[in-house]
Amino acid sequence: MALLRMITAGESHGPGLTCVLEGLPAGLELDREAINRDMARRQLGHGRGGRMKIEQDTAEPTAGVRHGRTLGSPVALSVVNRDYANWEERMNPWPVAAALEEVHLPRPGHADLAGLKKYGFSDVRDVLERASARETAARVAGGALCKAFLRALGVEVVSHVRQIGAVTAPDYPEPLALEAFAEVDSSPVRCLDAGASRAMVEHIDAQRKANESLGGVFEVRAYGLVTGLGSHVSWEERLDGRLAGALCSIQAVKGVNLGEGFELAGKPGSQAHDEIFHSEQRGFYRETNHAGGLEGGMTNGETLIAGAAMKPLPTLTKPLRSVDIATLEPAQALRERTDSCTVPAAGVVGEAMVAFVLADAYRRKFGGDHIEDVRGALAAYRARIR
Ligand code: EPS
Repeated sequence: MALLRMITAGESHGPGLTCVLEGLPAGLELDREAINRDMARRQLGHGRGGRMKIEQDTAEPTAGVRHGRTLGSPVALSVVNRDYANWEERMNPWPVAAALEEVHLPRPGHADLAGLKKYGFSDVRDVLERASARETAARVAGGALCKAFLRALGVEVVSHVRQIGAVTAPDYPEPLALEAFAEVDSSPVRCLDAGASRAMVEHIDAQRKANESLGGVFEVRAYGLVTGLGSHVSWEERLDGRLAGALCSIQAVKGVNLGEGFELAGKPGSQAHDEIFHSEQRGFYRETNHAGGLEGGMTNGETLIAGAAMKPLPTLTKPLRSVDIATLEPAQALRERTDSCTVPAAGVVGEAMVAFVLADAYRRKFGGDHIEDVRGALAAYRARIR
């Protein structure tokens, strides 16, 4: 059984980030610009802070790729932290001569306090550097390769922002076509509705002035999926669980909605499910997609829809109450340079995580050492289930 594995390494202000992706087939053509476009998309969005003016992320392969094609061996991707130049003493992998001040002010809502206790550190920085969402740059690098693999199989993964803080975009007429996403990155908050985009930008500006941070909801969609990825036969193979786990692993994500998700809980059964139709021309088809393309832990051939709710970022410019871990006296939490809203960027990270889970599902189901093996197995399966 083929399995795709993605491992990331790296601290926010260390020398750089690495992503290792193991299990892609050989012969997959990669587009350097498409990979780096995703790296740049993750840096965008109204509400980003000063750090993004320093970084200009690119993902450079250092293993597993030759002349633009995968070799079937593990692919390693390297992302440089430009900001390391300003942190060379504080984040040097090796001992430094300078006496450095430790961070003793854990932020409520961050990994700081639990991480400090668990790993036996005295310096909060030993936790926060890895807990930082900077790590998602490495995921997006790996996700871009997963997307290249999916694209070779006719699948496109996109995302948009549905809500920022108290501002929610209107419901769109469904089904939303893939083409609707063509210009989503030209909105400063990656929202499909121009009016809601403006309101979201104003909301972020007002809340930032009030020293607040904002969360929100993004949604990922995958078009062109074959029926039968994942399986009902065991809990571990249910795609719903894999997708929810992958999305919930993104920093600050606290909830995942598959299809109409939480809304379905309040609907009677007759309005919650997607009735089945058949015609000579279309084969089996649905006229609704409440399920978001997932039934019984499997894809059902409809568009996959997965939403995720992000809590407001826990680094606040007007800090919350905390305790100094050295003196145990009441104190204000660490105040660091921060973003005020990263929901637009989180959508791009969501694409990467969904692409990873789907690419893994295709690898499990269709195997193959070369991309043409995968295409051949997929075509044979499509012919069988027609
Ligand atoms: C982050 C704090 C900020 C963000 C960072 C995540 O970084 P800094 O502490 O350097 O200002 O910019 O996100 C990124 C660097 C990134 O690439 O997304 C945090 O505390 O999680």
